[in-house]
Amino acid sequence: MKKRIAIIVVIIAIILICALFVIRKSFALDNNVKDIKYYDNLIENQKVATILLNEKTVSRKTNKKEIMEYDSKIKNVKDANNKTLEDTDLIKTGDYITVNNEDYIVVLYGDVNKDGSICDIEDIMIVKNNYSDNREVDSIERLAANLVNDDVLDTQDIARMIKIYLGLLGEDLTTKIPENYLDFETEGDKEPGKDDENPGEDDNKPEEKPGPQEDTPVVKHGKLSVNGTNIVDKNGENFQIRGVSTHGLQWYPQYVNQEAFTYMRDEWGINAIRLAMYSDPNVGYTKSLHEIVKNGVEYAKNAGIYVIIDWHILSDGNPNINKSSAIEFFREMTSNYKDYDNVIYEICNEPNGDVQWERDIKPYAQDLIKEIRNIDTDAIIVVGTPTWSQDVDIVAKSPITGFDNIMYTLHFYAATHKEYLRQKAYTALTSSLPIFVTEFGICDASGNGVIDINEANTWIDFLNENNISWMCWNLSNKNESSSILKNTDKTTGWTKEELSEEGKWLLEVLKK
Ligand code: IDC
Repeated sequence: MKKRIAIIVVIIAIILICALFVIRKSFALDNNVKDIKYYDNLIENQKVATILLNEKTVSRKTNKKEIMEYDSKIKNVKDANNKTLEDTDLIKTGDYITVNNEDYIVVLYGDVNKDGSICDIEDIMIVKNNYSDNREVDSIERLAANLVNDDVLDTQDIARMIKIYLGLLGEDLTTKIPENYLDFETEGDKEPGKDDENPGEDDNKPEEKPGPQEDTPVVKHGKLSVNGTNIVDKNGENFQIRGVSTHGLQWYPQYVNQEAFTYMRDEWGINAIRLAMYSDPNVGYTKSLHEIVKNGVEYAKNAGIYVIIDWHILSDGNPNINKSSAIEFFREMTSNYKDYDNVIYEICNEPNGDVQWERDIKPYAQDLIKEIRNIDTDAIIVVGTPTWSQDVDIVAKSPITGFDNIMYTLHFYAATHKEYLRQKAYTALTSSLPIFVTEFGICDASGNGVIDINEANTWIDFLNENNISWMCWNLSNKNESSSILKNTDKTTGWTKEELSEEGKWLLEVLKK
């Protein structure tokens, strides 16, 4: 009898220990979440792809199937105590979002100061809840960034990010989220014949295609080409491209809309737009972004302005890292646009790091140019240059030969890059190297910080005098000096008060 009681006591003890273990495990999850470290691509050797869970490195993978499932199955967002959050409740790291009856943990991340404190929360990730401590988390999906307000994130923002990420965002959704924003259609509700591989492909298509007007830049100037160091129009006259670049399309796709492009043409006087598609999967590149680029090209065509399709390498400093995706991307683009008069290809935004012209960039460019020329025989192609597209003087010693209509990228940020960089541009021009400023800012090279109007004016005078084309970074309302918009969620029709200091300066410069 005593023996039996002893056995029962032992069994109960074992059950209690197991139960305690399970309970501890579920609490441990919250602790893990609190332990998450935050990184941004501008710090810590650009390790944007890495977060740490419980001090273990976790890598992000993108699984398209799962991303699509978010579309139909996202049901609710709960806090750590299982309380369903309302539309206007704030989201914080550690809350849950339920997708396909599985809980994901919400993780906010943003820029990190050198002392480890966090500023400028701009992105959200959801991380599968059921990871175990010892293995790599195999499903971390980052939903697109873009908060209205830097420190407030609510359920509406989540819905918006999901839609942005899926490429579902129509223009209206950027300014107004429908009340039933979380009631996504279920699989059964889907229209027959909708292509599941391309979620939302149709939803963001231009609805109406206004015929090109008589006096648009593209109607007047037609297909552009390169003659010496100049861009010339269809009549052989010198032509200067002056426009704006989008911010990363994965973060700010809402500005890619017909009204905005037409508005900027009419009210600001731009004749081109640059579509900046970051190429590094670790900072948000997915194939679904191609749809936004394609929409952008159509909007530009409808508005009769030129469009630069920018393969925006940055954290992936060597263009050869994502070369196969680049080839695939430009094959798709050239197949679509070989007959368009308004399309320009920029094949590697800013090579940087341990990357050399002869060894790395030139061979990449030669291969990409061959690929592009196989399909599109004459569109202008712009090639990035070493050191974040500054070393045009090095390239001038050994330009690419055997192809027409090739230009080289020069980028400057006026508060950082001054006379010494203009000297490089002089050197290039005197060696007959055609250069194109596909991106510049009037602040410092971080895209933020002080603005240097005097230096910016010196640069613009230099570019205009030498008929060098330029595009201003960036069309977004991000809280940084290089954003053209400020304190507004509007995606077109901005008033002067809704422009940043750079935006106001730009408008003056565009009038000249
Ligand atoms: C910056 C953006 C900033 C973002 C950062 C990293 O302004 O919001 O956090 O990229 O993605 C470049 C790059 C361009 C940079 C810009 C400013 O081409 O992507 O944008 N810059 O740092 N080259 C020099 C400066």
